[in-house]
Amino acid sequence: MNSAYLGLGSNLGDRAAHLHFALEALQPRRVSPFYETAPVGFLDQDAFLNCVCEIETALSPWALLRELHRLENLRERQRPFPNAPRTLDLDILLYSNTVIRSPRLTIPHPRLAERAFVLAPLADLVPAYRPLLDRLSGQQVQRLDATAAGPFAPPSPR
Ligand code: PH2
Ligand code: MG
Ligand code: MG
Repeated sequence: MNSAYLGLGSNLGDRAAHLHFALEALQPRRVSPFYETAPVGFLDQDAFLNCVCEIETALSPWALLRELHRLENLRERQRPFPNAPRTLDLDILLYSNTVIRSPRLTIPHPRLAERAFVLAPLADLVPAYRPLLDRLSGQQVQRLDATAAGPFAPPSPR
């Protein structure tokens, strides 16, 4: 078995329902709180819900990638252009100590260290990532109440 960290994101439709669907399917060992995050990259779109989960998997990185695409497609993910609004985005952030550099799959995730919407929930699960997060500024991420996680959930005390 291998452990992997996955980034989950949604900014289209019932965001919390899309994330819960993925978590139900993935049966993770641990899940971060949900975060409400401002879009990064393509800015003219709605805010995201993001979280990170830790899974234990017998799948290879390539088989895991295929499975994540399958789950995205079950939520009718469309890909009209890069960084378009999406019902469900599932990214492999880390896979054990594996390093892969190929056109279709890069592990660790190539933009991991630049993105507060990934690093904040990842640092909740793996505190060693906190210093990378502290180097970023200006990216809006707000931790939500883990149980109520939804657009109107109040922020939890830090
Ligand atoms: N995903 C992207 C690009 N920008 N911004 C936020 N806040 N959350 C995301 O999940 C996200 C993004 C590409 O996958
Ligand atoms: Mg992504
Ligand atoms: Mg993706």
